[in-house]
Amino acid sequence: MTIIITAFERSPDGGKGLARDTRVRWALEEVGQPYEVRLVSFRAMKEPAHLRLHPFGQIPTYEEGDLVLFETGAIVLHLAQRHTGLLPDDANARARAITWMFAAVNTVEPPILDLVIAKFQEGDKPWARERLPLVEDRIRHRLLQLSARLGSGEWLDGGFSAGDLMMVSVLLRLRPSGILDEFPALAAYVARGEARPAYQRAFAAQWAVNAAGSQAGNAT
Ligand code: GTB
Repeated sequence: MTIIITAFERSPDGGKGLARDTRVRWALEEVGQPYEVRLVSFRAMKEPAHLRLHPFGQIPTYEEGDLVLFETGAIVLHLAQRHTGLLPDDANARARAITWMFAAVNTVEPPILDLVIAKFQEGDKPWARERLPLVEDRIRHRLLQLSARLGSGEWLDGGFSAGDLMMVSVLLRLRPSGILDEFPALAAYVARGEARPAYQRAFAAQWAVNAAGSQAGNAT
């Protein structure tokens, strides 16, 4: 059955791979599933045809026959459960890997998204300069905790898993800020993720679409 995902017709990041379709592309590459991409404009995302796939009018979406999914985490989990390569066989290890997926999107990503909003959507507000350091320090606090748990490990819990795929993807969003480099173990962890052949293929595929794109990078 052909898998079809949606992605930005032109990502605001101009091909840096930060839009969430890269996470889905990466998961598809890790599990060796071919896929097609339907590119959508910002306008088309808010029209009924796309809203039937995604109630919030966003990308990515995932279609596989009758099955339609939205939410990157759910799509990656679906792929990880249906195919080998992203979740361990042992039931407890599997549950822990899924826990890391949730930690990535529920605990680590929110302060990072706060920073994106603070910089790009609230940057002109009179209180923005005062708020920014607070937002950055909340990120540092989380990264300190995450770095302590990672320690000298290669991945968060044994072998590479969907938990690492989601965590690396979330941390990548921080790179433009420079904060990631304050945590060398996490920077190296992210670099290990990016070095995976599956990530390289996913990145190249979105780059081929977006490389000539714009420079804004401010959509959340
Ligand atoms: N919780 C959903 C998920 O995980 O799938 C969030 C989906 C989401 O935020 N989608 C964004 C979107 O469709 C694109 S990925 N935005 C358009 C809209 O809401 O109208 C977020 C994103 C956008 C841009 C950059 N960038 O330019 O660097 C990075 C990430």
